[in-house]
Amino acid sequence: MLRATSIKPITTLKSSLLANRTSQDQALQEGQVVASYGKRYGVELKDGRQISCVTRGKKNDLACGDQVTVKMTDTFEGVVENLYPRTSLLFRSNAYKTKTLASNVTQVIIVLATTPSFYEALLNRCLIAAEAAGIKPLIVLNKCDLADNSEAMKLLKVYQDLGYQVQPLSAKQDITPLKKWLNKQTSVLVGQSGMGKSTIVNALLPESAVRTQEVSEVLDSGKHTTTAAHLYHLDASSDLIDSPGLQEFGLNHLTIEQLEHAFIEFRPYLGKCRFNNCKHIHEPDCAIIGAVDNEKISRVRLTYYKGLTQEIGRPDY
Ligand SMILES: Nc1nc2c(ncn2[C@@H]2O[C@H](COP(=O)(O)OP(=O)(O)OP(=O)(O)O)[C@@H](O)[C@H]2O)c(=O)[nH]1
Ligand SMILES: [Mg+2]
Ligand SMILES: [Zn+2]
Repeated sequence: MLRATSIKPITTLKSSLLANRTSQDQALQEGQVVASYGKRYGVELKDGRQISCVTRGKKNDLACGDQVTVKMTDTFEGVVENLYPRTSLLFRSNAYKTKTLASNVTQVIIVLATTPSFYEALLNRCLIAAEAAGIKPLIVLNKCDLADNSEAMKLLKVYQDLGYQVQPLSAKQDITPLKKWLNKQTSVLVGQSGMGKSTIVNALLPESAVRTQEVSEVLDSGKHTTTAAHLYHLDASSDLIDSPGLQEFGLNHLTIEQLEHAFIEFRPYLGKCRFNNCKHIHEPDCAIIGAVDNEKISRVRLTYYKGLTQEIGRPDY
C-alpha cells in the first residue's frame, strides 16, 4: 500500500516549516502538484507560477493535488523535497504496482456516457475505491443529448437506491446541472476513455482549451486522449482534476475487510453472519447472502463483491 512517507512527510506546518526554519528551509517554496506526467510534475507555487519538478531518487509516487515544498533549481524548475500529509488519496493497484490518481480530493466524479456504453464493473470498482478512500462519489451520466438515456438510468437505479447521486448531463449542451456539485469541492473526474471528462473541463473553463477526442479544425489537432492528470481551479474554493481514461481499476490494495465495508449496503449486516470470518461467498447463515435472498441487497452487487474477493485474495508475487 502506498504511503506518504516515501518522501519525507511534514507532520505539522508549524513545527516543520514555520517555527524551525533553517536557512535551507527558507529556500523552499510551497506549492501544489497540478499535473502528473509520470516522472515529472507540474507544481503551482503560491505566487501562481507553474514550474516543472522532479523528485529525488526514484521516488515518483506523488499525485495530482499533493501539497509539497520545492527547492528551486532554475526559474521554472525545481525538486520536490517534502510532501504534506494527504487528507485523501485515490489510487488503484494490481498485484505488481500501485498508481495514484489524485490526492486531497473531496469528491470522485465517475463519468459515464450513454454512448459508447459504459462498463458497470468499472463503475463498481470506482465506487469501491472511492468508498475505501473515504471520498464521496458522484455518478454523472454524460452525452444525454446523443441517445435515449432511459436504459442507462434503469441500470443506475440500483446505485441510486444505495444513496449515490446520479446526475444526467450533456457537457456539450449545458454544463449548468453539474455546477452545484462542484461548489467548494476538490473533485476528480474518473472513468473510461471517451466519456467526456475533458469536455466537462472545457465546458466549465473554456479558456483552458483542454484537448479532447474531438477533431478540432480550429486547433488543427487530431483526436486527443488525456495522458496526464491535471488540476484546474474553478474558483477560489473549488478545484477539478481531469484524469486519463481508465481501462481497468485494480483494487489489490484492499483487504477483504475494507472491501466488504466499501459495499455500503453490506455495512448493517456485517458481524451478523454465523461465522466471524464469513467471506459471504457460500457460507451457511450468512447475513449478506440472506439479505440478497430477501431482496434487501442487489444480487448484481453481491456478484461484483464475489469477483473482487477472488481478485484481491491472490498473493502478490
Ligand atoms: N454529443 C456529445 N458528445 C460529447 C459530450 N461530451 C463529450 N463528447 C464527445 O465525446 C468525445 C470524447 O470526449 P473527451 O472529453 O475527450 O473524453 P475523455 O473522457 O476526456 O476521454 P479520455 O481523455 O480518453 O479519457 C469527444 O468527441 C467529445 O466531443 C456530450 O455531452 N455530448
Ligand atoms: Mg480526457
Ligand atoms: Zn457472511
